[in-house]
Amino acid sequence: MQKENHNNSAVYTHKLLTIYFIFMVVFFINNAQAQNSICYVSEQGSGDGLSWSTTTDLTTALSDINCNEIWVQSGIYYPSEIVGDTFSFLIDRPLSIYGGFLGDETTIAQRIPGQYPSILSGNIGDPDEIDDNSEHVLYIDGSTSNGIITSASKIDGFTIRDGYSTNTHGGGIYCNGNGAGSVCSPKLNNINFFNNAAYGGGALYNDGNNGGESSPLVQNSTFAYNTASYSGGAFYNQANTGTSSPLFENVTFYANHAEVAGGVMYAGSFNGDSSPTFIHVTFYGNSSEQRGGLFAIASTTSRPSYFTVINSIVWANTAVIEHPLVVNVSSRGEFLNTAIDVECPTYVGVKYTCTDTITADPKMGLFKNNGGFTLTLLPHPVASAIGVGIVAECPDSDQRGMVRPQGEACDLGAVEMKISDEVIFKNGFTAEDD
Ligand SMILES: [Ca+2]
Ligand SMILES: [Ca+2]
Repeated sequence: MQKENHNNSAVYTHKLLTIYFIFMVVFFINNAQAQNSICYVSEQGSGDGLSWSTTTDLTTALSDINCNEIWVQSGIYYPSEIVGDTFSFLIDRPLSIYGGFLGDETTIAQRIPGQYPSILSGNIGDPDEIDDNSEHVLYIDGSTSNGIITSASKIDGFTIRDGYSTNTHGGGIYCNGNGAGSVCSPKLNNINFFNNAAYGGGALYNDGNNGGESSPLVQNSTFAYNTASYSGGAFYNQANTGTSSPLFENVTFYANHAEVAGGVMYAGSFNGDSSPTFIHVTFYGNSSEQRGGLFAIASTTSRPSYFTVINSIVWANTAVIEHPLVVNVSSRGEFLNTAIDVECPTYVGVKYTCTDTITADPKMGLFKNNGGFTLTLLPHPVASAIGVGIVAECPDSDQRGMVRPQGEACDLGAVEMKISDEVIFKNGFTAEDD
């Protein structure tokens, strides 16, 4: 009996060990799958994508469910897959994608900002023609069963350019959060949106219609030379019975143009909510052929849109017919502690709030590479934008990655000037505008 018990015990122990072993194997496999699997992409990539020496192509990586983080080497990438009616890059599941790599980095932080641009270009077909370009360079779909797109999904370190359409929205990015339960609210960081065109929202369309949500978090990015043949030269929020309330922080809007209304933004929120927020944003040289050099807003009296602009620069924006800043139906809005070169907007039956407005010229420099991933305009180092930001609203760094504040308080707009520049100029040097 003793012997048999011992044998039974041994068998039992063996079984336990076997179960334990199987459990551990399954545990490690699951654990490995739960980790970020990085996929590496280059222009000519045709490998397995598991290293910089075996890169794959961008369309393959985006469609491979094992790629939940994608690193993209410097280069120009053209969409080659049909999505809907046009060629686009498609993101239809939660993932993060980073550009700006030379191609030997082992961490995202090793990227050298601005040195190795990764460009997503809509200029397919004849390079001298825009009519045949992609209608949306990037299509982000937060309406599928693959999962909603939240700010955990990051698009970081790209130039998105040359999307073109005269009859659809979102030439650069179409962000689809249409329908109840859908969410398209990624984090867009270190992006240059250049020269995109659409009917509405030249660079970006935030589709939060039909009870859905599209409220991207846009940081450290620039929108320049984007146009709308209708409205919203840079971007267009649509929130009919849904939500489209993006947040822009450390962002530059330069020389965007709408042929009808809203050189920068159109926000439509009939029976929904579109209440965008702008913190440390530079709006410079945007225009509308008709109304609202910056914003065109359409909402209802019972549910007005409400925009907020804080610690920002609003300068040299124009509209041909009506107010150089805002045209609206039933919206509300606030400009707080912001440099503005025109009268606070008023409209029939509507009062905007302009609090602690700075009316002296910030004397902006030229639009160019001033460091960082994106192009910017520097404020004059001894003019009105310097050192007057509300500290509580100040991000940790500026659009270029410069630590904020330099000096006692932040500078208005997207860029913080180096304290050394401020000190030098305060000591009597003549500052140059560029
Ligand atoms: Ca073309
Ligand atoms: Ca400062």
